[in-house]
Amino acid sequence: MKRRIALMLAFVMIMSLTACSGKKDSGEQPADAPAKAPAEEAQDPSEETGEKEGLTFAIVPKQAGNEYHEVIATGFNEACAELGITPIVQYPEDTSAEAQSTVINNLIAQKVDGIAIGANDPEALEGAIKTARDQGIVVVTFDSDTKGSQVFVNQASNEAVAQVLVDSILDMTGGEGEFAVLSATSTATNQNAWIAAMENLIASDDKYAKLEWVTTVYGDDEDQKSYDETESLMTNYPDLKVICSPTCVGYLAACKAVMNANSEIKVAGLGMPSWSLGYVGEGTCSEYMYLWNPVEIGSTTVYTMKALKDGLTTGAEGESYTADNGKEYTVTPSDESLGIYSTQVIVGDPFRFDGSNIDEWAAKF
Ligand code: RAM
Repeated sequence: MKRRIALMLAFVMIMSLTACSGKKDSGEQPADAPAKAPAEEAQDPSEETGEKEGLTFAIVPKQAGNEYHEVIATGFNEACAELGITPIVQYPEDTSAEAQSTVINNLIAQKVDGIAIGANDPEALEGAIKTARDQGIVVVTFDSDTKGSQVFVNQASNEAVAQVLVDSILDMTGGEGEFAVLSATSTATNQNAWIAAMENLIASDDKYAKLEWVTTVYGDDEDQKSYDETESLMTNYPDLKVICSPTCVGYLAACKAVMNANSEIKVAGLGMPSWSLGYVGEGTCSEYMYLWNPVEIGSTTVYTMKALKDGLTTGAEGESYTADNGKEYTVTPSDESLGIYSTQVIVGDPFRFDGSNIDEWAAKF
């Protein structure tokens, strides 16, 4: 925990990626760092006084124990502190839709003003979200969309993510040959949207015609399952050249399994720099990988909820507004063909990490 706080402070101070513009250096965590235990949450001051003062925004990430989501929650807490909003971080018991619905219903009972969800299912949360919205609670999604959300705060456009992943595969295979995808859960909307966008991209351009997508497997964002799935891929597909994992958990597990097996297979995907030291750069299994700034996903989520609450936007496609961080956003359309049911606010572009910058970024997140 201490190391993570130190890393985040270093990150806030350096502020060199676009992600950081407009963020204030608070010097300390504005609220308690994200909860580890599913039931743990920030104290709502109204519980003591019985009166409600100011806004309370809650974040419901996909899962506890995945530091990627904890870093997002840190950005959420920081932006709430900056705007004088009380943050609640509440993790589900597991990665099921039922567990997230339970959390959402508890938050409705607490009369929070806004709920942000990193959804584990594209449809099953719709009922709980409708109940929340009927009571005037602002509901947005981040990381992974679901039906019923007012706006999806998307880390990058699905097409941009697909482009960097497919181009990584093309490069790492040398232009032809077998590759496989190691995903997270089979119901994760973001994973499935990227996979669908990758299929569209590959079909759209002859330069990808010699790539052979042999299978997609699911490690459920669990370390061991992702590692085991990678081992199975190596066994089942002896000619496999590349494993592409668009999840930080899967990416790390694939790197470990491939390097432990002294395999020639290359790993492409989306990784957390601080987890991936030793696995990224020349002479490793992964010359480069991509991600974005998870802190900014958390903070942009807060600014988006606040803009909805203040009536700066209704979340309708085409609307532009200037959020409390001073940035202008334009709401982009949903894309049901990819399973994105909500209109979108795009945070930025995927960023490349390789041997030249991985150390620097690993010190930040
Ligand atoms: C994983 C999660 C998350 C995904 C990142 C890149 O930790 O599945 O949803 O966006 O990786």
